[in-house]
Amino acid sequence: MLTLDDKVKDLYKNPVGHDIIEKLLLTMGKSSFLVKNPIVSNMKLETLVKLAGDKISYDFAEKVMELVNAEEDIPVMQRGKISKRWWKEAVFYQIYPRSFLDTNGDGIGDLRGIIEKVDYLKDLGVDAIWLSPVYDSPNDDNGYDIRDYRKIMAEFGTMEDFDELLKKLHEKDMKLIMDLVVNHTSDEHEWFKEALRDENSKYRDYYFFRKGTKTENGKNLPPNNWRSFFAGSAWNYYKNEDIWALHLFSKKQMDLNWDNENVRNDVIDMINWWLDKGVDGFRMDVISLISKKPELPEGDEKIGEMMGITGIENYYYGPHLHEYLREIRARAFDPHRAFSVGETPGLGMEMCKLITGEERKELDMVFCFDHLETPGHGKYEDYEYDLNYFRDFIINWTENYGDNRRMALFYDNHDNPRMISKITHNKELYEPLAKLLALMQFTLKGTPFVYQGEEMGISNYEFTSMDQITDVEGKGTYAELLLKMSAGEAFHTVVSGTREHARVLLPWNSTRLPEHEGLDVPVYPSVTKCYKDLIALRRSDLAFAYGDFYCISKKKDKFVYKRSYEGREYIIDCNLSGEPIKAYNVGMVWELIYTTGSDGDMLAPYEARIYKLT
Ligand code: ISL
Ligand code: CA
Repeated sequence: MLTLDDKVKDLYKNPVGHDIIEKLLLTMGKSSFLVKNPIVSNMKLETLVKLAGDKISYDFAEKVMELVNAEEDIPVMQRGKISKRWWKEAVFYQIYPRSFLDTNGDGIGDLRGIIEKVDYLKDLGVDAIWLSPVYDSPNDDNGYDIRDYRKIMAEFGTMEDFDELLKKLHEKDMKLIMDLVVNHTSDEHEWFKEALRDENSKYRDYYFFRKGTKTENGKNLPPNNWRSFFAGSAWNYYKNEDIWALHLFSKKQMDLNWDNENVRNDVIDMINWWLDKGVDGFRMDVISLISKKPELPEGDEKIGEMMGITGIENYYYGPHLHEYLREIRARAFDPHRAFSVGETPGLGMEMCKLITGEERKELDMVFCFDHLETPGHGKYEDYEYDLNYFRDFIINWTENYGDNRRMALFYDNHDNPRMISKITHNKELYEPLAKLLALMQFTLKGTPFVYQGEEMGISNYEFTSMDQITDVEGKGTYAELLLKMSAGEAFHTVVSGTREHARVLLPWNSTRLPEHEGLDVPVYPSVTKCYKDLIALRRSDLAFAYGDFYCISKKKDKFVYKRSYEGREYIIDCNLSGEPIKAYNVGMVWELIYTTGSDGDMLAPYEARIYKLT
């Protein structure tokens, strides 16, 4: 049991303590060397709290200690013994159906569009598809608000279309994983409707219904101070019933109460229903949030300020998280030999280790997001991302995550602007930059997840007005920003971070939602070719999936590393900057087998090369 009498280094040794310290440093824009400094690391926690003044209150410290002491396990580290699995060798491709390919001219991508492109994806070298939600939904959050888990969204097509897609993929020896959104359902889901209509219904306890807090002057306040990820309170008030219900996301995405075993049974039945159909696994939406502290305690305002959301310490690594993950695995995934990758926003490496250790029987993999912004920067900031940070992040994970775990390698997804636009504002460099990112992604130790359009070199769109922003998060953020700044500034901020960038229809053809009419970005056939060549190269040698990683150089703007496996060796030489720099001198025995530029003494801006030991 840790107390404030212990030292900073003791806290850092605990997985939760480690990740909390790292997260704090990241938000403050400080390096983790700070904790390793003996003066800091030997400091008593109590002294640190005192020194921090009003930045860290005793309340705050106590909340942290509570979280830390709730996790007794220490991750098991295994080196050198990597089990072989299809999903470690595969290249995944994420499809956000709504903005993939529209085949009937309504401006909305559909399942037939995906079926049409299976050959293209096969040709690109993709092994598995992760399909963002295609279930019936009122689309408050584009399908992440599910009304019926066993029905296909009408705009996307029919169950027959879905079956055809699955069949076609399997015929081509490709896999399909679905998106599992079970932290919440739509408020239009039968369970929620029934729960709201009848307080004695068995579904009432499927959600978090609570009475409000009545103040002396007769005001009816939400049951607690938790905020939603999409702005505003995390509670929606139902006037007729005089009751509030919890929603960590939009007010049409109602949080399920996982402590109710009927919820778990129903969800697990549903998962098995899809697995019986033949899908190969699931990406699990915000799965780390499913276990909430049952009393739903007030959120600490200081933690809220730091993490950008009040209440988070009460559910982002909840008391039964491990238990529920094991239950899903044992009752659904394992019997079907299905694959699972969890979306775990907010969790750092040590906590991810406890969720993905092979021996722990929880998840196969997770998505960690700590590499998406450089230290001290937030999602909605307009800045240039420094790839030196990405390099250090990768080295740290590759060296310390352990060989009984697998890292997901990704830059883009449907929740973020395009990475190449974040790294440089110089559009002339997008083409080489897109190739550099691909080259690292396919030669590093982990499983690559490509987001649709990355293989075309797609960058951010130039939105000109809020009318073009259809996303619930973008709109909510805009409304909140308007309270603090001018409309112009608020728009600029939203555009810097909006998820909409990733959600405009891919430019295969010209149909667009009316809001997105006229929005286009260049596509680069040479980038697509590069993806294809690199995926083929990756497939040609298991060294890329399983080989040892060794960092040769991490000088500023440089990333040189070696991959080696069963006597075969590769050196990868990368220029992380928009300026030419000297190429790594590999020596005579190395043959250049791939370059995104030339083979000269200098690497052009963002150029990267692969050499093989002859
Ligand atoms: O996009 C985010 C912040 O800008 C994240 O907070 C994001 O909401 C979070 O990572 C959870 O994402 C997932 O669940 C959401 C859904 O809106 C996202 O599209 C999904 O990826 C709620 O289901
Ligand atoms: Ca359509």
